[in-house]
Amino acid sequence: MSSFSRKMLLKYVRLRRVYIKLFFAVSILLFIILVFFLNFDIDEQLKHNKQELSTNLSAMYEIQLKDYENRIIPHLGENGDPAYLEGSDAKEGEKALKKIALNSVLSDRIPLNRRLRDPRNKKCRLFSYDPKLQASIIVIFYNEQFSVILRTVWSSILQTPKHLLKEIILVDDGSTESSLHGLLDHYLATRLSDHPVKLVRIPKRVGLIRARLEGARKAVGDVLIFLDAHCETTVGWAEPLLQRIEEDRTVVLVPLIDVIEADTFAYSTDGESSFQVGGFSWSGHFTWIDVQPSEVEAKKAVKPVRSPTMAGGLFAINRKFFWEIGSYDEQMDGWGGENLEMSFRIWQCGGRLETIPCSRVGHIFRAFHPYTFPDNKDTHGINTARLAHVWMDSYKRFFFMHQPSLENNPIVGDLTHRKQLRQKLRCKDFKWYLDNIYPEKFVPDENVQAYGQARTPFDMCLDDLQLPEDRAGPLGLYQCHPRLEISQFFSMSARGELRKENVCAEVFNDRDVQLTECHGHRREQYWILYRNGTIHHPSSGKCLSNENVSMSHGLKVDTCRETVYQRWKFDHVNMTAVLV
Ligand code: UD2
Ligand code: MN
Repeated sequence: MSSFSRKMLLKYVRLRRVYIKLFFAVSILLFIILVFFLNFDIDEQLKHNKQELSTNLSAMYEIQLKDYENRIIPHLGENGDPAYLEGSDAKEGEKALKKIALNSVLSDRIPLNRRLRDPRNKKCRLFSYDPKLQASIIVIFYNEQFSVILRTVWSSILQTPKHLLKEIILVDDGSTESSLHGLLDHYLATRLSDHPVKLVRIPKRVGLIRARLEGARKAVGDVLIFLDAHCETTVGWAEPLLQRIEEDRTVVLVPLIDVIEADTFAYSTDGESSFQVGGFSWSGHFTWIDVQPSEVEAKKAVKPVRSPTMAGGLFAINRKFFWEIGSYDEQMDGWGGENLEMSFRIWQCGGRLETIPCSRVGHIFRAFHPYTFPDNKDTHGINTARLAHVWMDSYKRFFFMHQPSLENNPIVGDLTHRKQLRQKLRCKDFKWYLDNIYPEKFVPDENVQAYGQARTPFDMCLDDLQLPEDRAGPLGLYQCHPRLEISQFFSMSARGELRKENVCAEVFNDRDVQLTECHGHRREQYWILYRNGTIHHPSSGKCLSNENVSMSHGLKVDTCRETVYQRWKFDHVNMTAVLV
């Protein structure tokens, strides 16, 4: 081949390559453009479908809501009067009450914005309030009733002056009830859009402690007010809370918690002068106790009353102070214990806990939990073990006597952070709390004449026969346990009560010995322990005897005489305190 034709051929090959490349490039470009447009089209289509779906859903929710609203019975339950349904509704209501501890059928018929009577003591109207602080109301819920939640919201809107309400934050702790999904969003968007109501969704249930923390993180108001999702606030409830926190940013406040009946939705004020404050039992439970002697005057004047603990669901706290004082123990799961943790912490670390008698909020106390706990865990016990380790010092011994299996149990989790917090805040110890804040609390082995197991010469011991806490029942006898257990832990108190925590041995009909609530100075509950082990009951003139008492049966008092049946030996006796 001539050199000319070879050149031509080479040129041709190169050109062909270029064309081929060009062809591929153009094809790829075309392909990309095609895909882009196709995608765009799909996106558009999807968007369109979504819009259509949401319009359809909206229409569906609207129909559901209208239907619900049409069935509301005007004025039912107005003023907080008890409400009743008839016929099949009444039957359905009873069923609901058994199933979820609340008459949800009735709740659905009562207007969401029902008015309640002013439940306050008349003296409250003499106070004038002009707080500047604004509240963030945080309402957490897990599978609560749609209408019950919304009544909580509506009462908060209607009873809180607008300029004091920063926001209401609803926190859904991973509810699975379908009515709490789209329908609730739709309600907020269409019925409450003029009000500052926000909804925070937690995708998977985290328990009430972390749910409250989530709400608190979102809040921007000066004061956080936590409410359970089945509450109704009443006129003038917010002002005294905000005002008091304005005066002192370190007070944590509890309103008077009234009862909304779970069956009739009656708002019952239950004799307003008889209100109580919070205590606790060594088993780690919250209890209601009488207002302390030092606070009786404040109570009469409906002024703030000091409270050793709080129930936990309804309280107000300065938002910044909430974080400064350690918010909550984030490692607490589920339900329970957080209220005592917070109560001890507030007192021990420089805050105050008060009940505000002029702030009244109703709460539906349910007979049982309508929800179950994941893995059936005893979260109340575990959470309380956490707080016992962190806050109760050596007094935790009483709690662990109730719950020995939790004492050295890894299930309780790591406590480093909470212990560090206690150090950082330079908190006082639990003895200080007991001596100064809750001096009435009975400590079974302090300042007593004797304590421990009280045994007969036949190795039988005084025993509460598993009497449920704060119930009355016979004082019994049972084989002594090899080690001290709570059911056999008795004390002879300094003032001569033969007692367990809150129950004292009392003689009935000059014969039977029962454990009943301790009354302080009742003659029937007064005993004298003698050094020889006789336990004498002056009021009947008889002595505690175990003659002819079979195991698991109630003890009696009998004519005092020299007999082995009337000898009792306590593990620990303070000889200087015991008579002759
Ligand atoms: C009391 C308190 C409650 C809480 C509890 C101890 C009052 C009136 N109530 O029990 O607030 O301090 O003692 O922990 O003082 N919830 C969730 N997630 C859950 C479980 C519950 O968000 O996993 C919600 C529930 O929907 C409700 C609130 O937490 O709004 C409190 O629960 P509760 O009403 O069953 O507790 P309660 O009143 O028996
Ligand atoms: Mn509750």
